[in-house]
Order: sequence, then structure tokens, then C-alpha cells
Amino acid sequence: MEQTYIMIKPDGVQRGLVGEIIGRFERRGFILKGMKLLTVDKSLAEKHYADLSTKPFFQKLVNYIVSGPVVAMVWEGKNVVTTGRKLIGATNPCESAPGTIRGDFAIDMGRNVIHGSDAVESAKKEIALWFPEGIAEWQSCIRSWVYE
Ligand code: YYY
Ligand code: MG
Repeated sequence: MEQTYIMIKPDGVQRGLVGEIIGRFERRGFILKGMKLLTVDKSLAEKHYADLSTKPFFQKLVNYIVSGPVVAMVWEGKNVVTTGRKLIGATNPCESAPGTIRGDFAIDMGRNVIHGSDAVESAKKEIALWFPEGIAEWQSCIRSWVYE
């Protein structure tokens, strides 16, 4: 089953949006396979956003991610990478539709509350980067009530 890396950024944690965000993924039918709250050091933040290292906003982005604890999660389900991005909404919250996480809770791009992997391949890399210890092995009993 497909997995994605979802991270509640420091603003989401500070604003008390953790339960709200987890609830949206849970209610959709996705299964939580890994979760931890951690403060991020600069080198991990830089590795996570390595693809953006040449962008003018890179340093600002890294400083934001290390500014407080984040909640790192692995969610599992059919098409969870793409559907997760839909639940999250557009990168710029001004363009995120109401009903999405960013569209409901964010205004500025540099405080957009949540990260979600953009492809199956990047999800694999990000899960390995954030969960080097591995993730829980378990099967949810709701599976046959969510999938036909
Ligand atoms: O995957 P997503 O988070 O939606 O956007 P990315 O293009 O991967 O950029 C990562 C992160 O960088 C974005 O969530 C906000 C920030 N950012 C920015 O501050 N300014 C930009 N012009 C583009 C992205
Ligand atoms: Mg991205």
C-alpha cells in the first residue's frame, strides 16, 4: 500500500492544529503508520528541502522548519500521496481552496502549516530520512470498511 510523509510544521504545532490535521487524514480513511514530535536540526531541514537549496527562499524556509517542534508522520492508503496533497491544498495558501488544510488555516506561504510528499519516490526518500528507525507494522481493522 502507498505511503506518504506528512509533517505538521512549527506554526501548526504552536497553533494547536495537530489534532485537527490528524483528524482529517484519519476521517478520510488513511492509516497512521508512524508519528513523532521532534525539534529539527538545521542539517535535517536542509536535507529534507535539498531540492530547493538554490532557491532564494531556502534559508528562510530552513529557519522556519527549525523554529519549533514539528510532528512527523507516515500515512498509508490507496493514492495517499496525491490525495494527501489535495487535503493539504496549494503551496501558496492564498490559492488554496477553502476546505483544504492550508485553505482553512493559513495565509502566508512561509507559514503554510503542513508538508506533504509530492510523489511516491520523494515519499520513500522522506520516510527514510525522517524515520531511519523504521515505522510500526500493523493492519487497521477498518480496512474492509474503507476499501471494496
Ligand atoms: O510541496 P509544497 O510545500 O507545497 O511546496 P514546495 O514547492 O515543495 O516548497 C516547499 C516550501 O517552501 C513551501 O511549502 C513553502 C516554501 N516556499 C516559499 O516560502 N516560497 C516560495 N516561492 C515557494 C515555496
Ligand atoms: Mg514540496
